[in-house]
Amino acid sequence: MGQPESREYRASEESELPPGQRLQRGWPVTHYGPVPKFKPDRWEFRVFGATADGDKRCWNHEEFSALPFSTVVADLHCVTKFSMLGAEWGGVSARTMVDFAPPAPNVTHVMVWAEYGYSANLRLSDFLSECAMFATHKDGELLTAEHGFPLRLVVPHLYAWKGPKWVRGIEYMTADRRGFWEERGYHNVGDPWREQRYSYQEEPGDGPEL
Ligand SMILES: Nc1nc2c(c(=O)[nH]1)N[C@H]1C(S)=C(S)[C@@H](COP(=O)(O)O)O[C@H]1N2
Ligand SMILES: [Mo]
Repeated sequence: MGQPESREYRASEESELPPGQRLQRGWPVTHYGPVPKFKPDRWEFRVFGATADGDKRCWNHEEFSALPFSTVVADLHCVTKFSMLGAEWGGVSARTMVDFAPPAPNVTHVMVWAEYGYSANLRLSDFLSECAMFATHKDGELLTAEHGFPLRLVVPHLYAWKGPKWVRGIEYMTADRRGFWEERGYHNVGDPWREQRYSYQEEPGDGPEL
């Protein structure tokens, strides 16, 4: 393996925060429900649904840790209006996962699944953004339990609820379906630059009917 790749996706100045967001000092913990306990011998990352060959793929923690590592510098925008700028996330890029376990040609969306059944749906095109990353590290250090250890998804160009902490797998879908927050009043797409916060703002084509 050569030098790990490094990419950048962020607002370069505070004045370039997405509309309605404010800068947050430090890194708050935001999620619904308890922090799961990591059990290394039980943990696996699964790719299932409409895969190219119809088979599921599975990595245990040791296998997952051996996948190609890269970094991305990116901001995090929470829909509750705080933003964290310029974190360096390290892990396995979503594109790498897709290369290892490709979707069938008719896949349009992915559901990203986490512990306790938390989920977030993404358009395949958003998932394939070059900055989407299954992160194990932030700023060179392993994630803490509260921030998603051992693995979280970061999709910097969407609101942060689209990036599950404690992620356990992805499901390839041939039609869109709402995830946890998308069923509970949040926007199906969730682009912070267009301030797509709530499902009542959705326009035809933004998501399946509620
Ligand atoms: N599994 C899981 N992941 C989650 C959430 C959650 O409730 N459960 N909340 C999301 C939301 S709304 C935000 S803002 C970020 C917060 O990440 P942080 O706690 O590391 O700042 O995690 C996201 N990932
Ligand atoms: Mo959030």
